[in-house]
Amino acid sequence: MYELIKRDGRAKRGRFHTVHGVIETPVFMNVGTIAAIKGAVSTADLEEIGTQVELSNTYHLHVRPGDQVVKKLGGLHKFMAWDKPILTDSGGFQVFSLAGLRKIKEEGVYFNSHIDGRKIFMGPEESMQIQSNLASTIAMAFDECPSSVAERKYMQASVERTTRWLARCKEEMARLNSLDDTINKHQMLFGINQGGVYEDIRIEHAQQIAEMDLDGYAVGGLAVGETHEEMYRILDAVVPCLPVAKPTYLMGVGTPANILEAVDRGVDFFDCVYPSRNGRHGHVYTKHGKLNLFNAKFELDERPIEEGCQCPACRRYSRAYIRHLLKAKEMLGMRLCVLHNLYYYNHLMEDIRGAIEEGRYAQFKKETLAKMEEKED
Ligand code: PRF
Ligand code: ZN
Repeated sequence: MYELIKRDGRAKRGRFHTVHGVIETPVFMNVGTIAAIKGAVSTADLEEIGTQVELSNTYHLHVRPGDQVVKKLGGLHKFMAWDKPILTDSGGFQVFSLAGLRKIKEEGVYFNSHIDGRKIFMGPEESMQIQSNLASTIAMAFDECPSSVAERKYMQASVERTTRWLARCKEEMARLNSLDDTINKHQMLFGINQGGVYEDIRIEHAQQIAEMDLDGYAVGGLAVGETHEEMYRILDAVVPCLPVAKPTYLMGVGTPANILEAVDRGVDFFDCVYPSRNGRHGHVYTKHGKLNLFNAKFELDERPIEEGCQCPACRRYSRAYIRHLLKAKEMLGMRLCVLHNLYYYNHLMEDIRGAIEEGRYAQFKKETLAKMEEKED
């Protein structure tokens, strides 16, 4: 159940109640695709750095270790020792971005596993069954994420099929939630809007799925090669067509600036690999932009990554030391950078929530973006 606590312009400050606890929105979900946060980050670490929701993936966990294995072990929460909300992506996007040879049919997608090449079929029912076995808090609908340069005719046909798939997802989820041996009988389902950069296709699709009374709505098919301006134009068009009384999730986005802009357009949920991927490469976020800790200028820099940051890296270690660890390829170097970056994203969201509550979001966005442009010495 989603509670809209406050609106500031189009920005929403919400509270999403789940069987695994409350999610304060806007929120950034920390990505653990294979039920592991890359960079040797544990679920105990996640608690320490203020993570509210962990995100994992249907396709990856189906391939390895197998959703049946996870089910036998009591579900994803027990498996990875995390009792707060988990959102699982449906596998649709990953099938399209990762798997080898694939064939899209009305019933679903035939493809080869990226691990061992074996043939797999996944359709809406299979995706819901896998997610039910994983027992995540929120399941995502099985969708097709067409290429951002797909021509109009293909896009129209693809979106219509994604709508038919959504109806099948909803029906299958209701059936699974009513079974005796289902671990999470309150699993929620979010629909996904598609349509590429075609505003009219997006809007028609958004209106159709809005009527299906789902637990939340995602905007998919963005951040796949279009410009930031195009992404904001699509959000301007589509978010107002989705129910304001439900959470809105922008999939796979993005930079801190992207998040600030999308929140301004009414988005509640985000996820992105940037903080962990950048951290593993020694790129760390600060209020004044990103730093590359491999840079020679940090060799004798005794300051923390960010002055005043309360993350496990900044409370204890200097830029010089973390730079040394990174250069020596010590795992701890990556780990500290990832912890700092995830903490940064989680706390950016906290600041965003505070600004919306106090009705000063426009000013907050402007100041935060301006600071990010400043270069540190
Ligand atoms: N669909 C699904 N997952 C996704 C996307 C999508 O379109 C994207 C697009 N940015 C990221 N993750 N199911
Ligand atoms: Zn820090």
